[in-house]
Amino acid sequence: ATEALQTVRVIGAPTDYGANRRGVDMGPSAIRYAGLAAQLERAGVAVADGGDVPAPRAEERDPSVETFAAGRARFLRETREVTIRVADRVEGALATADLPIVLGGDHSVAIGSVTGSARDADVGVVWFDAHADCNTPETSPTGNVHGMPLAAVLGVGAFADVEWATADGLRADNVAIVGLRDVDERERDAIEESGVTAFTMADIDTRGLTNVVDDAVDVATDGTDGVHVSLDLDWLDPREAPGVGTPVRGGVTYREAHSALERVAGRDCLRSLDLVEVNPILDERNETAELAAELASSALGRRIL
Ligand code: EXY
Ligand code: MN
Ligand code: MN
Ligand code: MN
Repeated sequence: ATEALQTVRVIGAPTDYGANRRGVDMGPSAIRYAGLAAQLERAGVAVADGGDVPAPRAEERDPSVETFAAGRARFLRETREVTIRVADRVEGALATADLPIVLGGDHSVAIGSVTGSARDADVGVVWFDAHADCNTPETSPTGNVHGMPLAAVLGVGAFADVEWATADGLRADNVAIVGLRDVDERERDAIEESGVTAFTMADIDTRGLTNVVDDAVDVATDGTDGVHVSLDLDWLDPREAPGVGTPVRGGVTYREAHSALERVAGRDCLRSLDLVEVNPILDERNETAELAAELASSALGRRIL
């Protein structure tokens, strides 16, 4: 008997209000146009695209800063609306044994994908990013929520009281960040206090990509039901991925990125995936969006031979 194909459910989340530059709201279109479905089919999965969740446009909303007792988080109301929609869609996909892929949008959409993925399961997270995304409304130098999603899902700082933003089935012990090279002063302490495992680019230089990714997957699979992978395209070097809002030199190469996601696929633990921060306005001939589509294919186990 032939085994039924795994179905991947594509969920677009076209936001940009969480970022410091406009344009990542066009990410879902760009990644689809770059051939996401065809790339995924090359990995031997079936693809069901449920379209985009409705996302408010920043210019239609009050740009005023949302304040906590201490600190700020811009567009927090909008973030809440989209988080709940994304989380419901992710939960729905998992309920029918599909694998959800969330297309951002800025990285605040991961609050939805992680909370949704962790509603009825214990999950681990591997966060591929140049940035730690561990600011809280108190520590953020910008108030941009795309610099806060990991702190949010872990309920750090002011997020402790924000129920919709915190992930039920996620513990900091099961979170690994890979590829750090731009961490804010006050974020450093937050990372240390949170208990997440953080690998910098220097760790990759010293130990090699393969060892670091294997360790990150060990952290995320330890006692969990599956792993959510959040791939911020600014993880890659800007030479490979110019179309991102917050590029930082010194990132991983094209080949290292594929290798990382191939390692993830090889562990057979992937539960849900984000492809975020693609900015088509800053891209060159949609190459960053193409890369996102290709890397999804590697994560889903595309084989060469
Ligand atoms: N750490 C800075 C902030 O919190 O504003 C920059 C964050 C950029 C976040 C990017 C997308 O991963
Ligand atoms: Mn990020
Ligand atoms: Mn629950
Ligand atoms: Mn980033």
